[in-house]
Amino acid sequence: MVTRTMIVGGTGQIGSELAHELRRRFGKDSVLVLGHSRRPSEGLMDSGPYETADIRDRERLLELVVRYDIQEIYHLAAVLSGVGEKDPQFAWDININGLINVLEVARERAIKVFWPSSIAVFGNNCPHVDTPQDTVLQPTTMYGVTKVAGELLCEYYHRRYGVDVRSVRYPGIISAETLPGGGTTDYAVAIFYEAVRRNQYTCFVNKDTVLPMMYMPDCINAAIDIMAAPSDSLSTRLGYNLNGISFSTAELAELVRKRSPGFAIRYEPDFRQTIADSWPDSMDDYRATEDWGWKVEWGLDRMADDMFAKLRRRLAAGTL
Ligand code: AKB
Repeated sequence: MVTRTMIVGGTGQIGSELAHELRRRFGKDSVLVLGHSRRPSEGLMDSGPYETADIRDRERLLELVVRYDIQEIYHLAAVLSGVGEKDPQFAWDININGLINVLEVARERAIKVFWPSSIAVFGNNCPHVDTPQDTVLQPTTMYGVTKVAGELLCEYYHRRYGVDVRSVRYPGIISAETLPGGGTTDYAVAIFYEAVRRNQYTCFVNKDTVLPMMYMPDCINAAIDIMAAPSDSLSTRLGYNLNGISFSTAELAELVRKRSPGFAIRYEPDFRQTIADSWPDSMDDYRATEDWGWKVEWGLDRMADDMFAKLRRRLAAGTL
């Protein structure tokens, strides 16, 4: 029998590609995409069911869950770190009240939930290289505060009400289909877009900034794999650390220049530099590997080749 899945935040960077992959694997009618303010990328609305809702409206969420007989929710709607610092109260409202609504509906209807946490749970006072799974969580951004609180909520709903909720701490996600919506790690995506469009980029963090990143196919696999894992194999309902590939901005620029000769980069760090500096350079993800077999597939060069191929195709087709 096909599982009926809802993707909340289904028009965003991760949601839109997850929707295509879940529809490819499990059938187009089995995946309901829930959008809100963002225009769905090409093919999303006509490749399966699509609805809109404000995640803060629990009644609407419940109505859709009942109407489509939803058994599984991937809840990806969030205000990211950069935008969150411009309006912290709004970030709290969307990120926390949205999550509570999903968890409440999940409790009422016995729905399995995936909710992503982030490297943003970490702050300045924990090891920044191979950051451990269990360490001090004192983030400096409202986004990070909502991710720590969100992890605790997930763990609480699991322990108290038996909600089957699963989570990972994503690093920055690099992808070529839908742009991220206002995070600190967005420069690692924008650099490829701008190289293909103009062969130059002005970067908002300095050249020595090192952060963990991950290519979209690994990000999607992580979400689908942890959801498929047997419940009793999961030793935590907080977010699992996931390490991807770590590199400095200067290394990234070099990688881009190799594929786009003459590429020029300028560095004009803004408020996001302080955020980036507070996050890990790399993470220890042994627990995800041990518990549910997590393994990163995409390395730096392969990812860069694929990004250029996809973005150049989009430029030629007039969709960039
Ligand atoms: C952000 O930069 O805010 C996000 C994240 C690391 O969670 N991409």
